Amino acid sequence: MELTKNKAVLDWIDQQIKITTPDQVVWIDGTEDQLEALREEACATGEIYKLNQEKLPGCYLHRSDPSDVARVESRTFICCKEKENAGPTNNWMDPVEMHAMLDGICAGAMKGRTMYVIPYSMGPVGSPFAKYGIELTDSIYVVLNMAIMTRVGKAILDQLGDSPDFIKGLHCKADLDPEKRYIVQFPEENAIVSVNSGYGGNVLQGKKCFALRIASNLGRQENWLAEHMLILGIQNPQGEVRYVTGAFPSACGKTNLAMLIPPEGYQKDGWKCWCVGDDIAWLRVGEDGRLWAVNPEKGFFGVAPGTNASSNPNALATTHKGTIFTNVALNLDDDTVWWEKLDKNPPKNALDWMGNPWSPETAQGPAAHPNSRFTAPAENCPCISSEFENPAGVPISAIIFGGRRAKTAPLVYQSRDWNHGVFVGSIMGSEKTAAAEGQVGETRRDPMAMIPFCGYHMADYWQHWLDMGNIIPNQPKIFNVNWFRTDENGNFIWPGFGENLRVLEWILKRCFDEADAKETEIGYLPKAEDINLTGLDLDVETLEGLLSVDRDLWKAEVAGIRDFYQQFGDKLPKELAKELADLEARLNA
Ligand code: GTP
Ligand code: SPV
Ligand code: MN
Repeated sequence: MELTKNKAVLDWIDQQIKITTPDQVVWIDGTEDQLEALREEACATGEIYKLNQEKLPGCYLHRSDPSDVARVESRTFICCKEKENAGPTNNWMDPVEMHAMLDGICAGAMKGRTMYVIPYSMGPVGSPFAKYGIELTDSIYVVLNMAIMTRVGKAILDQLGDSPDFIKGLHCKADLDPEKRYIVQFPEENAIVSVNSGYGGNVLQGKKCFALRIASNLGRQENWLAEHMLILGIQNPQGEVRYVTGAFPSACGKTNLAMLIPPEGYQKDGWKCWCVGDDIAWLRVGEDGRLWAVNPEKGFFGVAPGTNASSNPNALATTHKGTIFTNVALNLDDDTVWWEKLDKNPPKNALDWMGNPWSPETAQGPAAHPNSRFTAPAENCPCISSEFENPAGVPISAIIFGGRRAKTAPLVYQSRDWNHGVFVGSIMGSEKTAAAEGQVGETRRDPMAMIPFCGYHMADYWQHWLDMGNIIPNQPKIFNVNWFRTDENGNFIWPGFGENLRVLEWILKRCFDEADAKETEIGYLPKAEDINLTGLDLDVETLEGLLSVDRDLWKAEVAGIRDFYQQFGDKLPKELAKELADLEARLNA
């Protein structure tokens, strides 16, 4: 039964039905009864597997096709009319040509299948931040994941009314042919098409396709920012909660920082941390002149491997009910799940992420895929912020950029001002992870952690950041962190995780003029004595090493940045060119 009379919605769905020819169309109304019936159906077909309901109530396991386990950046396109507007860091094809090709691939793709119509909201329904979308999909797995990750159902159509202002999304699994896999954004049409994939960020369109690639375009037009950022509230012993956002590339620690548990000494003193979001932030200037953030999502699509009771107990607790696990291992003895570093007791009798028999003795590879994930409701999270549903969002004191750098970047530094902060974000580099296809470990530039997600020309995006500085009277301060410096044996020097609060404390003190700093070539660094090491087995000399700026490494860095900037030609904002020249001059002084 159609759940709306909205003509724009119905006409568009009719068109998609003509192309994909599903056997039937089912509208997702958001009721638990309907979702439960879909879970049962997906269990019956083997699309998902019901886990031990005593130990993991409401939890399921899904295995994706082994060729379909991560985002595919090489097959992700921004299709605007002018190639120039997509910029050198995005794949581009003419929208008319792309539509013709996709219509061919999607022709009859839902024959013998059901089309599910998912109305969804990014942001609390009715909030001034909220934006609505409809995803048409032939995957129950996608329906169930979207129902965790976003607000779905009839309420969204009611809120939309007769308006044509929604993001149109089509997803066809087709036959999962990697050669015909396409993840396509049409920013000028507010439309998304994903075909031949069933995995994560490729097909849960609310997340990267809408909330970042399409929304970054909307933000540019409407003077706001759509960013690949966690949002964290930090409560000090005085009871004040101050909020930060953090942009780290995929699999570089956003979920972990977003659910941080203070070190024991900090807890005793009364520190608490509250999670508002772990992956995406939409940021607007508030009436008070501060920058305010909402998390447009409703759940977490988190990296499983490495999540454990000491690294991220909050994330682990979040996954104990109502969660869908993708590509983790199945413990056959008790129908629970396992992944690398969950604990020191790998299951003796298990199936690996591909469904093959696995045991620690005979293992040829990991039990869980390195990019295996959990999809878990935010409301499960023990440290979820009381402001999570606040339609106005939370005020941001600091913006933190960061990446995986074995050497160059110090533990933390502060930018000199907004424009320098934009520069610091623009030069972010990180060693590649398993979250996208490609060689793990190689360093790549990933400005603002947005290289795979910025839906227009990256240089225009930097200009937008610079312009935003002019309309934020009370700007957040901008910082860079690096938890990943290694010693000569390749071991991480900084303990990370909960201990990162020690760095956040300094960052927040800087925002409220409560801590000193020393000025260096690259920006303001803490004095070693201003980072609290109490209760930590790390000496001041080691900390000083983590806070050192190696001029030769930074000179090489400047050369790398210049290379990277080259491709943007005349479009590179002159402010950034000047920041680079100034940095070089300071290094050579
Ligand atoms: P996406 O969901 O892909 O955007 O990733 P994310 O940025 O949320 O990354 P996540 O928090 O899931 O962390 C990914 C990996 O980094 C995990 O293996 C973590 O164990 C590891 N990690 C996170 N924080 C730290 C840290 O402070 N220090 C170290 N050494 N590793 C960390
Ligand atoms: C990321 O890769 O940044 C993720 C996972 O958060 S995905 O949803 O697949 O994009
Ligand atoms: Mn992410």
